[in-house]
Amino acid sequence: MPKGVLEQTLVLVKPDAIQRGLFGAITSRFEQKGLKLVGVKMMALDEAVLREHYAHLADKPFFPGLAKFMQSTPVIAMCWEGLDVVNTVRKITGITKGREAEAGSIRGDFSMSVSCNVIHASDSVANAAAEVKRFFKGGEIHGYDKSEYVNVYAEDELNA
Ligand code: IDP
Ligand code: MG
Repeated sequence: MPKGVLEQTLVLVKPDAIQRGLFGAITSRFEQKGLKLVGVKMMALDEAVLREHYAHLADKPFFPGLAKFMQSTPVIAMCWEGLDVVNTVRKITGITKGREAEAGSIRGDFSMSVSCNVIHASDSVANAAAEVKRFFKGGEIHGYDKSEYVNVYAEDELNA
């Protein structure tokens, strides 16, 4: 069996999900999958952090609207941990355009929009590491034993 790599990834619960009361439903998806929550906090995003976080979109005509949307309520930032978790969380998230996202994915089940697509999820291992640092201070990421892990992974995966 190929060994997995223990990774952390960033999820932001976006203002549309906060307004629609979807935080619990979204969080359940990650919990049910067997992922480990190692950081969570509610925070208001300022212009500077949004410019950094969406640097790849800063020149797009929709950027001002996106920034306004992302500041319309606080967001909830979460850091999830698991084997190969960056890729796993992207799959659970679904593609950007909610109304075309696969049924069963979070965006596929909860979103009809391109911009109001309920969550952000890191798209690569390198970006995940940078994004976790961007949204969490060192002391806000927690290490603990998750007893359930013996039923989530095989023994050889856990010891990889
Ligand atoms: P991703 O969230 O699926 O990784 P990105 O291309 O990185 O997609 O875009 C980041 C966010 O910017 C999207 O989740 C969405 O909220 C917003 N966005 C992306 N493309 C558009 C667009 O064409 N119009 C409006 N908003 C967009
Ligand atoms: Mg992205």
